[in-house]
Amino acid sequence: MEVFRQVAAAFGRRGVPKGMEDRVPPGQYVTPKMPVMSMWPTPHIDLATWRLRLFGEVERETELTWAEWETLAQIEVTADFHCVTQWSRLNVGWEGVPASRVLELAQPKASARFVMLHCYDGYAANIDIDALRSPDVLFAHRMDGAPLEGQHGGPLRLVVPSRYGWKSAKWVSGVEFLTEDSPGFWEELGYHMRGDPWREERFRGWR
Ligand SMILES: Nc1nc2c(c(=O)[nH]1)N[C@H]1C(S)=C(S)[C@@H](COP(=O)(O)O)O[C@H]1N2
Ligand SMILES: [Mo]
Repeated sequence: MEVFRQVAAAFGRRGVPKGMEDRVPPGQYVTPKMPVMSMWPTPHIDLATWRLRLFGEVERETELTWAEWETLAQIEVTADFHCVTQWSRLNVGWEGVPASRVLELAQPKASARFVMLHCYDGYAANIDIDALRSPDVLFAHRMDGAPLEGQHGGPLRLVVPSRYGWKSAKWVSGVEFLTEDSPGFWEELGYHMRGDPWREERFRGWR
């Protein structure tokens, strides 16, 4: 065991730059480059027909066009990204519209406590509304100072730093408001309903 301790001391824990140990959740390894993790090929999305639909348990259903989306005030967020397959990338730069603003536009009913993100590739992910209210959660259309690449979810993706990466839905087409939690694509296959990397909530029944 002593040899492992010495190696860890010399090279840093799990690829983590010195002094950033507290930024990396249990069981994660730091990667310098953002990998691409997609279930299916990148969908072709035309901005002229792109829509973001806010529906379900809301006061009034809303559908935004890209032109309308571009009028919304933007924020910049620098956040760490943690994939359940154990890679973490530190300091990803995002620009977009805060999720709190999207909630304002949607006007969810008091009974709405969860959302399902729907995506142009057929993917879906569930998340609790309270997680979306965090100031570091945004619908991003720029990444690291450039327009969000198609393979990373462009034109628009969700970014939820406090959850494993699978909740950060790419190519978002709709936000459905729900009264009860309901499993998305990976949750249906046994991934955790919440997916907090700090509690290592990878799979259901495991934590
Ligand atoms: N629509 C959609 N969103 C998705 C995925 C996907 O396959 N389809 N993969 C998820 C997973 S598992 C991760 S880790 C992140 C990866 O984002 P990246 O490809 O930009 O690194 O996107 C998530 N969002
Ligand atoms: Mo992932």
